[in-house]
Order: sequence, then C-alpha cells, then structure tokens
Amino acid sequence: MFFCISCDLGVGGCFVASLLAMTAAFINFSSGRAEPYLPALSLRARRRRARQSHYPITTIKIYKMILASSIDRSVLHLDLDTFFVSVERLRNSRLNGKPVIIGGMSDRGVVSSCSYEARKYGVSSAMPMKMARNMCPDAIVIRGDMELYSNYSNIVTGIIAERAPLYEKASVDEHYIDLTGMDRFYGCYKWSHELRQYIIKETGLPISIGLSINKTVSKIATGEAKPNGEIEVQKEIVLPFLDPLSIRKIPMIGQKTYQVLRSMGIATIYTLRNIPVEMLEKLMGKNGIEMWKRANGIDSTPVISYSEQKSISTEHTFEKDTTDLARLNQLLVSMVEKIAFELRKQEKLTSCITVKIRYSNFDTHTLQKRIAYTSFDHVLADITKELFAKLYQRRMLIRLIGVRFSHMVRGVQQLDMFDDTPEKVSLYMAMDRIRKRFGRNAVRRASGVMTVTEREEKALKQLENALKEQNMMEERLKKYMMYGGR
Ligand code: TTP
Ligand code: MG
Ligand code: MG
Repeated sequence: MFFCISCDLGVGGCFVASLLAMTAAFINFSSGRAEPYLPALSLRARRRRARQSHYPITTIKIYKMILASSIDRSVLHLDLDTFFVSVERLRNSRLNGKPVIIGGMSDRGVVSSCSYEARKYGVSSAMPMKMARNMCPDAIVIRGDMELYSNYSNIVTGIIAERAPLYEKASVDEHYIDLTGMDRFYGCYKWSHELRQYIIKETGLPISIGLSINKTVSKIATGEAKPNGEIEVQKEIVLPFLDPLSIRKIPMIGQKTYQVLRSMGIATIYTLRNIPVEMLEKLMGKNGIEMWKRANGIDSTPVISYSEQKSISTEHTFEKDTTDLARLNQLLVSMVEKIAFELRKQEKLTSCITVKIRYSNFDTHTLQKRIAYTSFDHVLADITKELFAKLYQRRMLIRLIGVRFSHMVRGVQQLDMFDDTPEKVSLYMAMDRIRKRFGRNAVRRASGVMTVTEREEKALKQLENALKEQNMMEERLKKYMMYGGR
C-alpha cells in the first residue's frame, strides 16, 4: 500500500482516484468499517516510517486528509442570481431582459451587480463604473438600495432557517446547508429542489443551487448551474466534474493567484490537481496545499451555523461611574471605530448592532437594531449613538457600556457604496492601511479621540494595577520567607 502511494505520486496522474480506490479496498477488506490505518500510528512512528519508506511527511498528511474527507457528507450551496439586479427587477419589470448595472452612479463609482445581458459585453462586479458604461453604453445604471437588498436577503435566510437543520449564511445572497444524513429519511436532492422552488415562489427571486460532498464542490456546482438552475455532483463524479473546469472556478483562487498559475501553464483543475502537492507547497506555502486539496475535491471545512458565527464586541468599564453624556458618546464612537476596523479587516459586514449599559447598581440593559449590511464607521456610529440615546433613559450613573456587531456575513465595503462618494471609500481604505501598518490608534475620528481626563484615568488605572501587583508580590514573598524559603 505504501509503495503504491509513492508510485502514484511520482507520476502525478490519478493519485487521488487510486488512493480512494485503495482506501475503498482497504475498508472492504477490513469488514466494511473505515479504519484509518495511518492516523492510528503515533506521530513519531509515522515520521520513522516516512523516513524508512522514502516519501515525505506531507504525503502522509494528505493521505490522512483524503481518508477523513471520504466520510459521506451532503452540503447544499445556494446563491441568488444577479441578486441586486433581480431585486430591482421585482419592483420594475421593465428591466427584465435588459442590460442592467447596479452601483455608484458617478464615473468614479464601482459596479456592484450586473445582469447577464450586461455581462455579455464584458461588464463584471467590482469593475469601475466608467469602464462598464464604455463597454455597455445601452446599460440601465441604477443606484443601489442596500436597505431593500438587506430585507430580501433576510427573507431568504428566514425561509432557510425555518426548514434547514444546519445552515450558514456566507454572504448577502449565499447560504450553505449541511444535509448530511438526510438521505435516510428524504432524498437530499429532492429536499434541495423543493427548497429552491419555495424560495422562488415566496420571493420571486431567481436562485441557483449546487449539491455535493463539501462546500467547495457545492459552490462550484452552483456556479455551473447558473442562471436559475440546479446541479447535483455525487461523490463518484466529483473529479470528472471538476477536471475540465478553469482553475478560476476554485473559490480560493483570486485574480493574482490565477495569473501566477496561468503563467505556469496551468489552466484547468485537472492540470492543477496532477501537480505534486510538494511543488505547490514550495510555491505558495500552506495555500498551495489547500489549493491542491480543493482541486482534488477535498474540503473538510464545516458548515458553521448562523447562530454560532462569531460576533465582534467591545466593552468599557469606568473607573468612576459617570453620567457625562458628551464623554459617553465620544467613547461609543471610538468603540465603534475599533470594532468596525476589525470587521473590515475580516472582510465582513454586520446587520445588527447591540448597545449595552450597566448602571452603578449593576442593572444591565441592552438594545439592538437590525440594519442594512455595512462596515462603515459613520453609519455604525450614528446608529450606536441613536440606540444609546434610546436606552439611556434613567439618567443614573453608568458603570459600563458595550457595543456588539452580530449577524455578520462575508462582504466588503463596496456593497455599501451607492452614496456616490467613492472618496469616502478611498478614505476608509487609506485609514485602514495606516492602521494596519502603524496600529489601530494611528488614525481616529476626532469625536472618538480620548480626552485628557480619559487619558489620565487610563494612566491612573495602570498605576493602580501596578501597585496591586507589587503588593501581591510582597505578600507572596512574606509567605515564602515564613515557610523557610531563602
Ligand atoms: P454575487 O452572488 O457574487 O453576484 P450576483 O448575485 O450579482 O450574480 P451571480 O448570479 O453571479 O451570483 O454577489 C451578490 C451581491 O453582492 C451582488 O448582487 C452585489 C453584491 N456585490 C458587490 O456589491 N460587489 C462585488 O464585488 C460582488 C462580487 C458582489
Ligand atoms: Mg449571487
Ligand atoms: Mg453570492
């Protein structure tokens, strides 16, 4: 068995297929139960074996991954077709069948979404609006309405949440559902088909789906099913399905990586997966291994339930309880700035803000608001201040305030830049670049900058902590001496 592995690696070729076949043989042989042979060995034993049999440790790791990923999973991916355009078409049917572009209206704006009719002219998302207008002069350009799109996005999520056992909201128009095990009760494909039909009926929005063994293959399948289609890629046909496709279809391959791989003559997934993984690792590090795995249809990333998706939050406890509104608002702005920067760093958008107040008697109150997806400080700070004003009705001394962003999805600021001020977006990007380089506090909104009092307070707190620590050390030292230490 080990001999076969190194042989197959040597010739590249059907490495994974033969491994899977061997795995299957091994599983059948050993009374139908999957017994991972290699993983059962200790790391040291595996390393020793690797040295003795002259094949690298990476190979063993990958073999382990293939074994792990051969556990049957059913993952459904759903993505709305030309989402923003489709929503606009719901309110204006005259847009049907025409080239439509949604985005910032000025020449300096960027394309958010475009209809398939506009795509025929080469228009695509994230393209400068000026270029898009040149490519497709007949296109109807519409300024976006993020609030409306967020509402539709939440309606679709609501439908899925009511029916799906475990789902993840991956972006504003995209969900994954883990259907593993459902086949025993109801066909996964039948269930997926019915869900898709229901979403179309309820919302009037076209949506495409892909059903397969993991998130990567399902997402690629959705892409192939578009527009308005559905594809199931069963385990046995994963590789034949992926092989002829362009490497660009692998979700983690962006423009830059694509250019590098193309310059090496790698165009199809088939070519990519037949390159020895060690070579890709040398070229691109861990990403190279990940890419190779995806090209081989291997992806064990779980579907993370929407409720378990992390939120971002921050809190501030005052040294001395306060009712100073100006100071409280100032602090809220700087807290929002801090976590909004984090949000943008993670390339996420939030659609829910929660503000928390703890009074001096420890009474704690929270208030939250669902909002249109955004990651802009100025939008988030205004709503946070508004929530705080509503929540702070008792005029009692405050001990703690907190801000939390939740219901987050993947997405960048571009999603929210319909206000025709690309300067604002550029400003945010420039500010974030400076923060990434020189630290979070390098640039701050004037209203969020610490006052002299706050700085003094912070310094006092640090001093107090240092004194506490010193006292503790002295106490410990005393005890130590008492018990005969030297
Ligand atoms: P996508 O699902 O990537 O694109 P789409 O729905 O417009 O088209 P497709 O049929 O290919 O799925 O993105 C969903 C929405 O997110 C899209 O309608 C607009 C927004 N968006 C941006 O604002 N900027 C971007 O760069 C991208 C890719 C999307
Ligand atoms: Mg879409
Ligand atoms: Mg999408």
